[in-house]
Amino acid sequence: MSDLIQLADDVRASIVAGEAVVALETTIVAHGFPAPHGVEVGLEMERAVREAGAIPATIGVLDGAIRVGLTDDELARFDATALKLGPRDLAACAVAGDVGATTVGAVLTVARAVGIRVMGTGGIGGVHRGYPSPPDVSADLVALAISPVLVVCSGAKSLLDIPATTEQLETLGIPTLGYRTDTLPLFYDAAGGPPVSRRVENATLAARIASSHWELGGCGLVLGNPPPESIDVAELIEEAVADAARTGVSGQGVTPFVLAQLHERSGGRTREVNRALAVANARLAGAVSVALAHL
Ligand code: PSU
Ligand code: MN
Repeated sequence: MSDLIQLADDVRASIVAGEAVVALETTIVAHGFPAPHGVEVGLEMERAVREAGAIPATIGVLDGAIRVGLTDDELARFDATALKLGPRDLAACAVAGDVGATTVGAVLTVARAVGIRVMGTGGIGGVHRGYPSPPDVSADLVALAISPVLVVCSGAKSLLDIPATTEQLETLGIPTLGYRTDTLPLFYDAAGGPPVSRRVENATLAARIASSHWELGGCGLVLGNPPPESIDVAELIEEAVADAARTGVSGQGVTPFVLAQLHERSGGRTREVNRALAVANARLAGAVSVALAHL
């Protein structure tokens, strides 16, 4: 491998030995929470992965390279000034030497390149509300369609058009597994989502399905993990999405804008639920990764 992708020693050793590794993103750190909460959440997600018996591989672009596995000081460099990177942006960011925070789609791109099979995040991106004006569909979906990685998440973020996102996942051949649930979680809310394609009762079953899916040439899978606590913020979401449109926030700016509005308008309640679900997803991703290593 060239110097473009640099693996931390523990991550490299784990991949080579076929042991458990979980990829984590840095957009949730830089843009998902107001400072200093993002870095705290990132560190907590790493701890949860370790507690589950896996090695965390947090991915971001620093100093001209795509880094897989960060020290605490390096993680702290992912603040609100970091670029938000989709799959298309990775190479240009590295070449320019900018600090770049990875979205789910960017992490999947790197995970595919280095052979990491499991990722943990809060919620995946999808079809934004109002499609086709504007026609905003997260690159996370295409990355899932071409990367053999299982993503543990609390479904798609509920600021999206969930029915349209669910249809897209089906069209792209992406299984939506439900962890001890029959419906895909709605990020802040465990209940009321669309049916999953298959319910699984434990991490081993999820790992066996993923492995079989890959044997068939299938690529990404979603494992929906209900948030540990639910809140109904449907009205706040409507308001925040409308505000984004009204104030001309578009494209990559929409998700961070809406999340920040929700954190503010809910008096920090969405921030707490988002933190809790992201950490729980990292922990479950660790368990699935361990199960995969022992199949
Ligand atoms: N999960 C969270 N908070 C976040 C994200 C996920 O709890 O901020 C990020 C991920 O990086 C995901 C991105 O890829 O939101 C989606 O952005 P967009 O809709 O612009 O593709
Ligand atoms: Mn978008």
